[in-house]
Amino acid sequence: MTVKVKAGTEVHPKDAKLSMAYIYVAFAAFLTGAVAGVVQGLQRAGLIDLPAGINYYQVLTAHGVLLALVFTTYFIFAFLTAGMSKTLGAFPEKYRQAGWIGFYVLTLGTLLTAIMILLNEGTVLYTFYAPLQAHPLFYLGLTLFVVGTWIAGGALLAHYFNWKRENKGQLTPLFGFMTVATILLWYIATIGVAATVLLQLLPWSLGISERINVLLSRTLFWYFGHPLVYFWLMPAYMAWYVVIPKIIGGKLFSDALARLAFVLFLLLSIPVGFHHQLMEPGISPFWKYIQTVLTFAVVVPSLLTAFTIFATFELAGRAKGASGLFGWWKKLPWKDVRFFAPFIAMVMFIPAGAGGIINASHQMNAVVHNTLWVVGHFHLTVGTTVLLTFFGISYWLIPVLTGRRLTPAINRLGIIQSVLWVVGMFFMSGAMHVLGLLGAPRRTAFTTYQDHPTALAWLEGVFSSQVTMSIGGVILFIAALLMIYNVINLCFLAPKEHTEFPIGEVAEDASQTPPLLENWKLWVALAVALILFAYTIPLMDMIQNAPPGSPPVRP
Ligand code: HAS
Ligand code: CU
Repeated sequence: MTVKVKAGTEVHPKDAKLSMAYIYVAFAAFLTGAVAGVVQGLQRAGLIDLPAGINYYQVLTAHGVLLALVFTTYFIFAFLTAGMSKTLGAFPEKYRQAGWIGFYVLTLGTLLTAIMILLNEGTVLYTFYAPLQAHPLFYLGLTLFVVGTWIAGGALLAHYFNWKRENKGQLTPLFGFMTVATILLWYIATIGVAATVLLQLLPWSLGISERINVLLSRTLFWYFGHPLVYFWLMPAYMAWYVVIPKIIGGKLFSDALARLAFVLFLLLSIPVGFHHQLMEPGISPFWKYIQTVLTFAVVVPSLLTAFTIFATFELAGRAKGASGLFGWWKKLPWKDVRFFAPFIAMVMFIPAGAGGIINASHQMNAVVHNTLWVVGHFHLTVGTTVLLTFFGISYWLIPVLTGRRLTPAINRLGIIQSVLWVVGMFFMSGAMHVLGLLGAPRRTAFTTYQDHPTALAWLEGVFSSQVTMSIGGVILFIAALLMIYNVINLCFLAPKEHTEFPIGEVAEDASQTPPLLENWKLWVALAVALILFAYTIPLMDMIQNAPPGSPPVRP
């Protein structure tokens, strides 16, 4: 039986409990991952030595797994669970139970993986690239992690489709629509990682198979790995589309355009994995070319997003009496961290996205691939755009869930925290980009590349230094500690008060959104067709013409 929440109420208390469980694990992982990050950065710059027994790659793996995989996934499920409860009503009991089962399976997987990394039995970085090999329990942990997300995601989907059945003919709430696009993307994408873990990595690590087809496993990984980055980005975009209009006191420019962007992500995020393998031998240039064209197509929904968000800002400003070309700028709530943090996230996505387009261009990829440039790219995208948006969400979501209030003092600290984050990232990511152009490799503890003058000598200076990189890292670490302080305050200490879950209205009326956009069967069918087109022939090629395969390498 469905328990409907009356309009104007927030997240159902039982759903809030599940959402908070995700929040706790998310920020515990965030703190641990941040410690690993700063330690690994200082060690790489040669500023500290790790105590006996711990190695650079182990700490780097912990950093990547805890922040990129664990923090993001838990935070996303916290946000989606709460938002679905707010916009579609409380979860029916059986779906809520499924949600909890998903949470426990996910957490079991997380603990197992984390323990294996701590024991130096999973030192394979967050991409777990073959022929690096981990202990079988590491791969089992990953499997449980993915299965947990399938169960938890199933609960979200079931709630949405149940709502759709009970409200025939009505447009589904935008938050629910976007959640479904995100979770469907996740389901299709994780098939790739499940395949390589269960069919290749696990048997190989158990000793059942002696050698592994490296190219195939990397291809299956990137079939998943690229949509993974959109799995992080889409919830951030959800906050931009659904929440920010309310916070700035305006209305979303267009509901239909927002839905179209999410449908495009579902269609185009997966058949593009080869842009991570442009330098990989064994894939024919023709298929690399096809997937590169599709990569440039998946930039379009982000450009649509930039357009819609600008239009939303302008509409809000003009409704408040702004005039002239940029008058609306002054009407934005600069002193509100719930706006300020995601706003910086948006601004930083402009250079971050431009870097992505550089990466995707084959010739330029030859310059930057396997250098620190790429690390700089993903610290701007996931490390700044996504994270700062998630921080901005935390400043209102945690108060909503705990029935507390964001006080002016925490709001101010939040603004300081956001500024520190972006300053730290400016130095760290800036140095990574420059060092990368100079040829400094990634995924290495030590390199002598900078010992010799290069043709790019004009680039050298403050930003071509590993020390600048780690100073940025230290500033980021301080910002991370401040975030943890703020989160603890919002979880346990802030004064009790009702806080509203901000959901914006749309400027146009709902009948302008074409019902076709809600035709999920069509979108999933098209997505599958595009995937089959982009992957079938190259995959057959990789299997039929496979070299003998690689024995394991254990660091
Ligand atoms: Fe990427 C590598 C290409 C986006 C994450 N990427 C990575 C890796 C990660 C990652 C983690 O083609 C490394 C993986 C590894 O370990 O090896 N990436 C792209 C492209 C895009 C892109 C074309 N990446 C992302 C996002 C990520 C992410 C998003 C995480 C969340 N990336 C690549 C390629 C590689 C790669 C190659 C492989 C490199 C190699 O050789 O290994 C695009 O989706 C980007 C499109 C974005 C835009 C920006 C739109 C701007 C907006 C902001 C509007 C601002 C407003 C406010 C409204 C075109 C929406 C402004 C207000 C003012 C007043 C200014
Ligand atoms: Cu990608």
